[in-house]
Amino acid sequence: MAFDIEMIKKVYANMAERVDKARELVGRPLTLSEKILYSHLWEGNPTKKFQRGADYVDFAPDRVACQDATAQMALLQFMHAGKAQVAVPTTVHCDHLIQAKIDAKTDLKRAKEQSNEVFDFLSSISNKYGIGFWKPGAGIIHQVVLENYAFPGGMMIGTDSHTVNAGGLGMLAIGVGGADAVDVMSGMAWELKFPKLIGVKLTGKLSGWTAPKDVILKVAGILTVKGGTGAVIEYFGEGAKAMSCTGKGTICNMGAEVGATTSTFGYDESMDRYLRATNRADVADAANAVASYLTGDDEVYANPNEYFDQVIEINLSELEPHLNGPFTPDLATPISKMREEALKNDWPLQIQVGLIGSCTNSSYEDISRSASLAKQVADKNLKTKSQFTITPGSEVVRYTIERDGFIDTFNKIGATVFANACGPCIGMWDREGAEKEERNTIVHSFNRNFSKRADGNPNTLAFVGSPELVTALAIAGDLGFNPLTDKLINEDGEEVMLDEPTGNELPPKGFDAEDPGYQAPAADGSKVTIAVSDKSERLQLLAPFAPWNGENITGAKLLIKAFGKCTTDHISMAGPWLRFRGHLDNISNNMLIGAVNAFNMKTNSVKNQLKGDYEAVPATARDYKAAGIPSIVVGDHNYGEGSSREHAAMEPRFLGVKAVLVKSFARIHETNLKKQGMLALTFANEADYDKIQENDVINFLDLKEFAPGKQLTLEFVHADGTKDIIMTNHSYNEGQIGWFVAGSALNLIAAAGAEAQA
Ligand code: MIC
Ligand code: SF4
Repeated sequence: MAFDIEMIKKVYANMAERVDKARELVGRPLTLSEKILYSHLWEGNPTKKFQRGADYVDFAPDRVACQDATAQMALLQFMHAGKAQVAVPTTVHCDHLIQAKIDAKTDLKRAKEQSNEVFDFLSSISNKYGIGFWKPGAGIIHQVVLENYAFPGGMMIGTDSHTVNAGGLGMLAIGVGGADAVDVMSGMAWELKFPKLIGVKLTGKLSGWTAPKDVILKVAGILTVKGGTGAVIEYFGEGAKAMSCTGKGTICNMGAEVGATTSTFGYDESMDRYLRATNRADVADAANAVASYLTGDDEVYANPNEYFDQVIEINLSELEPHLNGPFTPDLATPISKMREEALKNDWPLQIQVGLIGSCTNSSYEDISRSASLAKQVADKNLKTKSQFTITPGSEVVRYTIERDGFIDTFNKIGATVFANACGPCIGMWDREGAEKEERNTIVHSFNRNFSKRADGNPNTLAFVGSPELVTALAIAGDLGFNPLTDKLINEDGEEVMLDEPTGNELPPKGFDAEDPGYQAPAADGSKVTIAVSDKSERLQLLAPFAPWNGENITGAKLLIKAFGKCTTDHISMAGPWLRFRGHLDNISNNMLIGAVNAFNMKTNSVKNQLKGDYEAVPATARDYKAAGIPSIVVGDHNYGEGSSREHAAMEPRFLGVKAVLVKSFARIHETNLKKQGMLALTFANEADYDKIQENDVINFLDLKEFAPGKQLTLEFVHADGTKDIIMTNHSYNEGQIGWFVAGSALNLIAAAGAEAQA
């Protein structure tokens, strides 16, 4: 039986009435995305039509998921909400804090020793508040959610940008910061700007070397890392129906890399099969009873241009395998062009390591197809040229693929099997020799490939591909190898070709596991105590941020003008810093250390205007804070791209930064800044970015008139006494201005909680 089946049945019981009402209000057939949005309004039945890309709307998501690295801050905030239990089904998953070094068993044991304090905290706080807890080793959040919790037509939020993975099961699953999760866990509405809709029509059928991953690699090439901002991507067409449910999950997962709010697919037989294979026949039966409400209306898919804001068409029969990278997930190269591109750009052709698995690509289908290639190594007397690693997405997947002999097959090509955790995907890869910072190439089936992300080495060029392609490339050891056309020389000196990968969508003998790693919460958690030692370097209770004093911010210093790509990995790096995710003061020492200073093109070296020296960004910010001087961060386009980690907003807030002024924001980061009581502003005129100088002092001129839709005026006073007046835009509504005034959104929840208790 599925978890929370009663909740799911309730969602389905309301579906028809709400969707029919929405269709009437909107006055035309509906996309799946609209059906899910309109059936999850906070107010219940829809009463009006919303303007896409403009209206802020209150929603009521069905569930919440948190992973260990973000759950700490989310739950530290939830402690202030004054609630006895979470208001909707919620889970916590221990996956990010597990380092990959030797093998699954050794690494898991070490992680439990090293992060014991944090796992204990998460386990007991979950127990207290009625949260389902998935222990270290159980798997990666998104794979565990797909296997256990995702359901067609549902809406969920998760404190991780790849929460969107659950779109593979026809959900609208959205990545958020912890403060958003606190809203929903506290029984409040969750606000989102009604998204725009991008339709992707998939014609033809995947075959041979092409995999679902190639669809999203291609889409990323078309949309780029910011092309999906503010939009839901809805996939449909015969090609979508013919694809496995887990393949759909891969496509939705990596939709985070184009900035999309989320991605989804209409309910179909592949989802029915997956639900039944994962012991949820009850969900499949319930979904079948309302099936027409769980996909877009026929008219929409027949004439998509009339219903979506943008339509992309991809013919799967003609789609080539792709590799995306290095350093950005949208640099898409079809495999037939890779050698040429690599030579042109001087990318090292020799592949050091091929890594498969992660939350994005570790389905039974992925693993069985990759294993069919690994098997050919012995059959054709080849030798694997690169190192090879596998990161299973969950214990259920790991147990099943071991039982079915795939791990054995991989072991025969010298593979290392890492723990069922994020490991190498999030800088938790203790890669031998990485500290030498040698220029080298790796290929992986993960989703992100920003600089330093996997092993901390800025000179590692990471290319993203399907697990099948990654396996073939690891066997060949050559980035330019095209398995569709190229031959390999085997140990007998003969030319051989790899046969196309083959596999099974689902395990013929079913999924299994001895212990999936779940811990149910106590029925009554009121007696459970949560201890956080004040000597801990890993956990720190939160003190509320101060409310706005009602005055213009004046005399602020420019902390950094960031140049070019500034992702959340640049603002609050992961890897070694993950250990401080529950300790705001300690983690603030990584603030913006990866951002490039536009004035000297160096990282972590900014002018300390009090001393005149170049110093580390966090140290400079601490100096300004100690002197009571506010500061400001300036940035480029898509600032805060990538992760949902709210640390990227809380750290500057904690270190006295008042405003972040950029050309454009990534959605989650912009919301995170607002929630933490910061000013998230964009240049009204992008070219004004160039006017900002290193020694600038900044004055707000009209903050007292802060209002929705009204620009804010900033005065930049340069060292020579001249001034530039810069107009800035913002997207704050009335309620969000309230967060700024109160000091943070949490301050408002805490005040309401205290009032209710009094
Ligand atoms: C990621 O893939 O970047 C992460 C690590 O899963 C993050 C969450 C985090 O920073 O903890 C994400 O995608 O949101
Ligand atoms: Fe973990 Fe990587 Fe997936 Fe993020 S993308 S949840 S780090 S496996």
